[in-house]
This record gives sequence, C-alpha cells and structure tokens, in this order.
Amino acid sequence: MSTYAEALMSDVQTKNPAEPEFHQAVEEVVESLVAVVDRHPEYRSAKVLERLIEPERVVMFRVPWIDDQGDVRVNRGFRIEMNSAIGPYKGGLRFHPSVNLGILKFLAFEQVFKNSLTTLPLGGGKGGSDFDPKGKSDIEVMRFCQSFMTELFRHIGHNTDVPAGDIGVGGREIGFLFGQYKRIVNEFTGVLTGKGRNWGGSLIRPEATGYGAVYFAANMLETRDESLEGKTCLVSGSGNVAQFATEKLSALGAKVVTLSDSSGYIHDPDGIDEAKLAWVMALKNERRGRIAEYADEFSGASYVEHDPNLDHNPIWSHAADCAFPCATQNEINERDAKHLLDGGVTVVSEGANMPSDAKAVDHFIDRKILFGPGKAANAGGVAVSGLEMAQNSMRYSWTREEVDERLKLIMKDIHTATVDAAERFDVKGNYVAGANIAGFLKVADAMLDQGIV
Ligand code: NDP
Ligand code: 2IT
Repeated sequence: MSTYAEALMSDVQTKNPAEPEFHQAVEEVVESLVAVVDRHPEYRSAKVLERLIEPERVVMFRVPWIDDQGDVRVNRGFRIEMNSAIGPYKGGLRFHPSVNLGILKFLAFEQVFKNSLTTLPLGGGKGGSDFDPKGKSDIEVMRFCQSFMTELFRHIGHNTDVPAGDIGVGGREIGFLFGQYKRIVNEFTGVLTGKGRNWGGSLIRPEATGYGAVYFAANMLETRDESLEGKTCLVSGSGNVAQFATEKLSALGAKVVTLSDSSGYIHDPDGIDEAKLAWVMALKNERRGRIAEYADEFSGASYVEHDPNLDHNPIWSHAADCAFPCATQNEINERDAKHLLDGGVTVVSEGANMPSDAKAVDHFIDRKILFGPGKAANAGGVAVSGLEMAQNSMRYSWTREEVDERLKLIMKDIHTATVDAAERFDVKGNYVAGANIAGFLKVADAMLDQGIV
C-alpha cells in the first residue's frame, strides 16, 4: 500500500473503531484507487476520498414496539446517508439481529460505487435495524415497521432518500413501511422501491438482483467465448437474490446444485429445476421454513448443518464451474476460495454484498478466474429500483420485457465500464479494481464540480 493509502486507512481505523466490515470495504476501494489519485492529484487535493468515507449524515433512533404477548420491545434503527453527489440517497434496509453501525456503513459505502456504475442518477445510502423478523407474526412485523417508519419518514423522500429491501426486508415489509409513510405524510410518492405491482412497483424488481448477477456472469464468460449452458453452479442463500439467480441459471441451461440458509445448506446433484424452485419459494416466502426441509422432500438431496467451529464453509467444496454467493458478507474465506478453485470453479459472481473476504478476493485475482465483485455483479437490483423511480415519476409502467431488456443493457454497460477502467489503469482483467475505479470517477468528478460540501 502507498503511504497515502496507509495514512488514510489508519485514520479510518482510529475514527471508526469496532467497525471491521467498514474497514474491509474501505481498504479494498482505497487499494484500487491509489493509481487513480496518483494520476489525478486534483482528487487528492480536494480530499475526495477523505470525504467519500465520511457519511454525509447518520441517523440512529429508538424503535419501540409491542409483541403479541403485550410486552414492550426496543430495537435500534439506522439510516446512513452516505453520498448524494450524483442523486438522492438510495439503498436498502436490512432487518437482521447482526445489524450494527459498522455493517450498515460498509453497505452504504459500497452502495455509492454500485449506484454510480448503474449509469442512473442515484446517490448511496443504507439503513435497517437489529430487529429479527424470523419467528415473528405478520402483525408483529407490521407493528415494528410502523414504529420504524414513524421516525424514518422525516429523513426520507422521493427526491431525498429512497430506501428499498435487503436481508429481512421483502415485499411484506416494504408494504407495511409504505403504508405508514403515506399515512403520516399524506402523499403517494415513490419514496420506497420494491413496492407491490398494484401500488407503484416495477415488474422485474423482485427478480432483478438475481437475474442481474447471472447476466453479469454471462457477460464475463462471453469474454472467453463461453456461456452458462451446461455449467454446474453453487448458489448460497435461499432468499430473494438466491431464488432468482437459480431461476435464471436454470432458464439458461445451467444446473444449480446447492442452496443454503443460516442453519445449513442442501446439495442436490440432480439440480434444482423449476418445480423444485417453486417448492423452495413457497417454503421461504410463504411458510417461512428452513432449507433443511428440502432434503426430506426431494430424494437424492442431502442437508449439511452449519457448524460454527469449522474454519471453512463446506458448501464451497463441491465440484462446480460457477459460484454465486447470494447470502451475506464474508461467507467465502481464503480456504473456501481455494476449495472453489480446486473443485473446478472459474466464475464467481457475487449476488450478495462483500461475500468474499479480502484474502479470498486476492486468491481469485491471483488465479485470474472471472471474479465479478458485488458492486458490479449485484447492481441489477438497485438499477431496477432506479427504473421503478423513473416509472413512478412518469406515472407509467413498462412491460416485463421492457424492464428486463433495460436490465440486461445496464448489466452489459456495467461490464464494459468495468473492463475498460481496468484496462485504462493497467489492471486488465481485474474486475474489482475496474468496478471501484469506474464507480469512483463519476462520483468524484461530481464532487469536484460541486465544491467543498
Ligand atoms: P433475504 O433476506 O431474502 O435472504 C437472505 C438469505 O441469506 C437467507 O437465505 C438467509 O438465511 C441467508 N443469510 C442471511 N444472513 C446470514 C448469515 N449471517 N449467515 C448465513 N446465511 C445468512 O435477503 P436477500 O436475498 O435480499 O439478500 C441476500 C444478499 O444479497 C445480501 O448480502 C444483500 O445485501 C444482497 N443484495 C440484495 C439485493 C436485493 O435487491 N434484495 C440487492 C443487492 C444485494 P436465513 O433465512 O436463515 O436468515
Ligand atoms: O444492496 C443493494 O443494492 C440493495 N439492497 C438494493 C438497493 C435498492 O435501493 O434497490
């Protein structure tokens, strides 16, 4: 690392103690940008990087609610408004017991670059709560969402900050949040994305992140004159992103053999076809059950319980051609990366945010596999959120085919921008550096234009 990067990182660590995920996300970007600030001293003198790592605003608030037993519960709510240089803050809300300030800051930081890559005018933000929707009744989730929005509403707006879903926040939660916003503000606007079809949602938004990660993998494979047809794929997670990555992979002739949740993973060597996926969707989205049940339902499939004492994640040890991590951050470490490559994987497309840790990423890059980092590979979700905002502004909606076509084009543009930036800065084939640089340049130039704010 250069002295400049070292000084910057040391400052980040001192000012933001106990935020390891934020340090990890910043360090990767700073390493990619050393060559850029060397070539462009104007970014350095205007302290663009120093300003990018400091959120424009952080809101943290109490979320009190009453459970079905009549007991008072208290959770913590957050919204990180990271950067608005190129558009209103935009990014998801995560409801998960692990949520804390550092995790949301890493997500908000990555969102700034991702949103810039989409080619749409979207700034970056992220929010959420340590509330755990698992095991809660629909009414408890509604009470929680209403309390959460009763504070959040004053900080957001369709031209200010437009939240969406992430882990633990899907169509049900967005519905409750939107209902409460509309009730308080007395305005029907596109203040959230991922809305229901009948009340301002966009077709293809539920599918967009998973489909986009698959389109990105197809774009990477095309550079080697290959396609996804006939490829065996490992997918982790079994939520929104994993489900639609699996759907698109099957549609393109690939075979998905794994899925997981926080309790463990299933391996189905016969492949998770359309009928099996429909069963998984009903299990996860309606019955809200555990993925372990898959192995009881389908003969030939096996289930492996998560073992917190293992130093690796056995889902990544199965032989395959491609991997789509679609669960959560740091689910692939260096050992997992080695297992993936030993098992024949040559394509990794990150549906989740930062699922590969720093050493795993280094391993993928050293071995020159096709590695699509989350900022580029999973940008399809927020891109279609941007298209939802455009449709809301026009008070019009595009067909499924139109939105899917735009999503494909955006993913292709992101791929091209990433490849081009890597070439221009002498790191050809490195999608991590390419995505960080391409995402950075648009935001950095806007920040230069707008003065010291
Ligand atoms: P969901 O809540 O729909 O699904 C999350 C899945 O990941 C579930 O299977 C869940 O298992 C599993 N999971 C969550 N936390 C952990 C953990 N700590 N350890 C192991 N497994 C875990 O979320 P999404 O599918 O929307 O999000 C998945 C990833 O994709 C996240 O990293 C998110 O930030 C990212 N992403 C999402 C986008 C979107 O549009 N939704 C856009 C871009 C990125 P369990 O059910 O047991 O909790
Ligand atoms: O990480 C992400 O890009 C998301 N959770 C989606 C954000 C959005 O605003 O659609």
